[in-house]
Amino acid sequence: MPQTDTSPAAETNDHLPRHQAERYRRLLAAFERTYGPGPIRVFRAPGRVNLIGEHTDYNHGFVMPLALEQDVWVAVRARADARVRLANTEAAFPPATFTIGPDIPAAEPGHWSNYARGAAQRLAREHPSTLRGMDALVDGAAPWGIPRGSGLSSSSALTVVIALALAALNHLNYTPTRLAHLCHEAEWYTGTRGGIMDQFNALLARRGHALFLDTRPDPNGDYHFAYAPLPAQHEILLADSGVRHRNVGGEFNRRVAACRAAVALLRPHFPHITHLRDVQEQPWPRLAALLPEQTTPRALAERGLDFEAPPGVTADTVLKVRARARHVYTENRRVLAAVEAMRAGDAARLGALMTEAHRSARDDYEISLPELDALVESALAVPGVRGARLTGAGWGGSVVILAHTDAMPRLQRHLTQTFQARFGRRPPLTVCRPSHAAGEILPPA
Ligand code: NG1
Repeated sequence: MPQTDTSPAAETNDHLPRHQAERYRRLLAAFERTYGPGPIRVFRAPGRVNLIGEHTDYNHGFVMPLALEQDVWVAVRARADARVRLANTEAAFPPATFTIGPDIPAAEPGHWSNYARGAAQRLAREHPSTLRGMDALVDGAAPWGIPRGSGLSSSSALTVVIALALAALNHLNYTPTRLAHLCHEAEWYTGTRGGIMDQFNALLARRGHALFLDTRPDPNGDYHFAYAPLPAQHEILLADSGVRHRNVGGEFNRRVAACRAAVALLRPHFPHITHLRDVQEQPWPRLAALLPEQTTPRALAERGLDFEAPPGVTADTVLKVRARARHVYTENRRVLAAVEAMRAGDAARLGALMTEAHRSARDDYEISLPELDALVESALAVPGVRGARLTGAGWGGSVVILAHTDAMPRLQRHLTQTFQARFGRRPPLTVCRPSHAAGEILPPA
């Protein structure tokens, strides 16, 4: 059943398990060492693994992520002025300071504070000149943090947790959906043109479930979503290829551009189209006949077609339009079929769709790597494994595997052996238990 978004931006009584209570106490002590004594509030946002539906969100298609237990926390204290002072429990992430406003200057590309700047700037554009700043200490360190560059959306979790804290300290009563929308646009600050999946999942995930989301907002700006339970007696294993990816610039925006080019090419035949999603009901051969194998922004301009290049894409960037559109088209269908499979408790069907999704990501979207392909193929060789695919943007990161509970020990052994034999290192493996949405963490009893 579709859900409506009625809950306020969440306050979470986590009933913190012991290790998290210890993490909480340590974070408060570190905060006081950094900023001195006074009131402190703590917020968290989870990472995500996408079960199926890759590179569909910026095409207004369907996705099915779930929240990880691994998360990012921020301890905060409101300030009387509009400054934000940022520190991190990890020395690799140096402190930063900025003033909240509608045009916050960026730190150098790749600097972690840009996610916080993006969040603050987006909120400031909603509330010009009224936002108070904060002193903030971020904690996303191992083992409880989200591994960076693993395709598990650590950057969106950081964006969300900063926005959540700023919204709470400024008494802004956003619904989770509205905050997700703002956070999604906030992340464009770093130059990428991703969709809403990660931020929406961080703010609306439900424990034990995957989130089926239609990323196309309705005319009122509302999103339709539903929660799907994972198949009984099955588990999800994450295998990290160890190859780190960064979306900032480059290949990611080239994929976005190819999809926009496909829309530009189809518009003369389907005048209502704004995103690839709009032609989802057409038979693929009809669309394929209208899409060249490749084009460039210059060629589109010469034909007088309306096309907006995302950052980093030039007039002569080659865009493989037909294959990219085919991935998005078939992936949307796979997500819808996956929801049906989950409702029917059909793990075999769900797994088969995941594996098909990997092959489409590999061949049509060209976002895989040998390490990811090797993990997928090794996993599929183990009896009881239902399906496997790369998760997240690609070009590194993790593989998500659906397997019967009984198969898990053997699967883990087999992945470790085969990966080590070929690549000379062990792939970090994590059994994934779907966690809950972002919110405030109340002090442990
Ligand atoms: P990750 O895997 O977190 O880099 C990115 C986009 C998503 C989505 C996926 C591909 C951002 C913040 N995230 O996720 O919106 O497009 O790639 O499905 O841009």
